[in-house]
Amino acid sequence: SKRTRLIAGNWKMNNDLNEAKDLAQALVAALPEIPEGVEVCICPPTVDLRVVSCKGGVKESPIKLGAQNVYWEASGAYTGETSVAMLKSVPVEYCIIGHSERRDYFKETDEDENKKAKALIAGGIVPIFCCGESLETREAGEHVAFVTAQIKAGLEGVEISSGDQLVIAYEPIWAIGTGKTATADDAQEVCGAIRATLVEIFGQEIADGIRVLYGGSAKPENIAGFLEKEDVDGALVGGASLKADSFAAMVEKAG
Ligand code: G2H
Repeated sequence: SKRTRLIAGNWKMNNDLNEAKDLAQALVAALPEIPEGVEVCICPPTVDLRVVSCKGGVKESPIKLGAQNVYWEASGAYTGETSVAMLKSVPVEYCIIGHSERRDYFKETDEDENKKAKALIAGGIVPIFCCGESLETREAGEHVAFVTAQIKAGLEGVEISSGDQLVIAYEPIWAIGTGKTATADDAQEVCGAIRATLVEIFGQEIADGIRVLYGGSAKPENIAGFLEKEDVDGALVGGASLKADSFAAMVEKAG
């Protein structure tokens, strides 16, 4: 497609400072050059961001940095939270929001994700907005309606002037960390519906520039099939992003 592909690694709650530094170094060594038309981003735990961003990490490499969470208030008495400005100062370019693990274990709502999206965009960080249905919803045949509703609620009132200010990640919950992947056709069905919803919200031109990623047990062996699909512009990679060689292989396959 005309969109620059994005391969984003979501490390989740893995790697202490030393491990994070080692993995970043190994990735830089494995990816001295990134194929044309591909962008790469890694999202380590918050405490690791600085060491990954520094010299010896991804600094002076084309690999970009993302965070896994953010709080929408600017500053103040919010124990344990991290602001947009703090992320920006690392510097961080992307931030995952709305991941199903946060919605499920930490009870985050569409309204929370909406506030996070607005705060990130206002602060110049690109949200990687996650959505996706449970097995139950899929088996009931309601997956497209469910995901469309998540997008509409999460992006309500969000304003962007260009498609590169927002990324969507479609992650069917039943395919996350389970080894079960959606088929490329499953992914296209929902990613296509997401694009149609984005056209409704933002208009054709902006929607054409928004990257829609697939996530859920994506790995070197299956990424090519997803990327062949018209509305799949990359992948959000969990487990396979924790090893430099498998993540680098996925980036190569996206080229
Ligand atoms: C889905 C994905 C990354 P994994 O959560 O966000 O993880 O690739 O391990 O299924």
